[in-house]
Amino acid sequence: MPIEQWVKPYGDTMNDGRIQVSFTLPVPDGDRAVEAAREIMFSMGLTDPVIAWHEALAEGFTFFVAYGSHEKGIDYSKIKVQTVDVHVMSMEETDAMIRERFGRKIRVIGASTGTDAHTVGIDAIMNMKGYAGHFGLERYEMIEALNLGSQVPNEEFIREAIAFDADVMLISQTVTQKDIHIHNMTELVELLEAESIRDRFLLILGGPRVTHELAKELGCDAGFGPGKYADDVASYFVTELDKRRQARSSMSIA
Ligand code: B12
Repeated sequence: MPIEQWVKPYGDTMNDGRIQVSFTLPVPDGDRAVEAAREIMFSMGLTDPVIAWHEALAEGFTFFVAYGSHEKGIDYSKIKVQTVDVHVMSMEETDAMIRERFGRKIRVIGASTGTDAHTVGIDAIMNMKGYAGHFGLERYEMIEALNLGSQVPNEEFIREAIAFDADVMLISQTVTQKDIHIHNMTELVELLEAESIRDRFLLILGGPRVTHELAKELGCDAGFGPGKYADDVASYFVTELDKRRQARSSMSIA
């Protein structure tokens, strides 16, 4: 079906604009709270609001599930995104490519850095068992994966990456409060640059609020967010490392 230029959310019928939202207000549950929730919906530009569910969360707090219509929609032709443009391979294909093109294992080190204590994202990518039916990097025969866990200071991460002789550094950032992920990533890149070793590693950032565009802005080679797995990131870094390997060998021939 061709995609129309002007798109509205789809709920029950085409172009009805129906949207479901959920939120909490710091007010006690009751009729006044429901009316306040309807006002919030109007103030978001949603029409015909229906408060489908409301429940006291704790004293003085109410949780709402609501429906409303987004009448205006958006111009889909104006949507532009930067994405990691790579053919995603299976684990077996990636292993075969590494064997054939590199003849050695690719070394990948990963951590949730700074004060960030969230490990589930980096584990999803690296751990043997993987996540959502996608095996993690530890499962790949041709990848040597070292997961340092969480709350790893940038200096320590760099020391470990050098000691491991890593090809790829994977950074997971979940907490974005006060732009901590931006400060953290900026510090890592500055430390690498100060030691003139930024080009020694492929730097890949991931997390629930990470986009490829943001990662590039922060000085990384690529960024991955929700819905991405070990296959996506492994396909990217093997393809990219191979491109760089080929560029180096053609330069040395010339
Ligand atoms: C579990 C959890 C915790 C656990 C973490 C346990 C652990 N061992 O990880 C605990 C209880 C410790 C915790 C603590 C905190 N948390 Co918490 N936590 C969560 C929760 C519920 C789930 C996160 C999760 O595991 N997601 C599942 C994984 C698989 O998803 P993911 O991380 O997005 O990973 C995927 C992709 O993003 C990507 N990816 C991720 N990393 C990487 C890296 C690379 C290299 C690549 C390629 C891909 C990649 O691949 C993964 C698979 O697709 C979220 C809320 C939510 N429902 O998301 C809040 C949440 C992340 N936490 C939050 C907060 C605020 C905190 C605390 C600050 C709370 C507090 N005031 O103490 C502390 C932080 C402590 C600290 N120093 O970091 C906020 C963050 C808000 C923000 N924007 O900053 C959230 C969103 C909750 C909320 N709505 O407020 N938390």
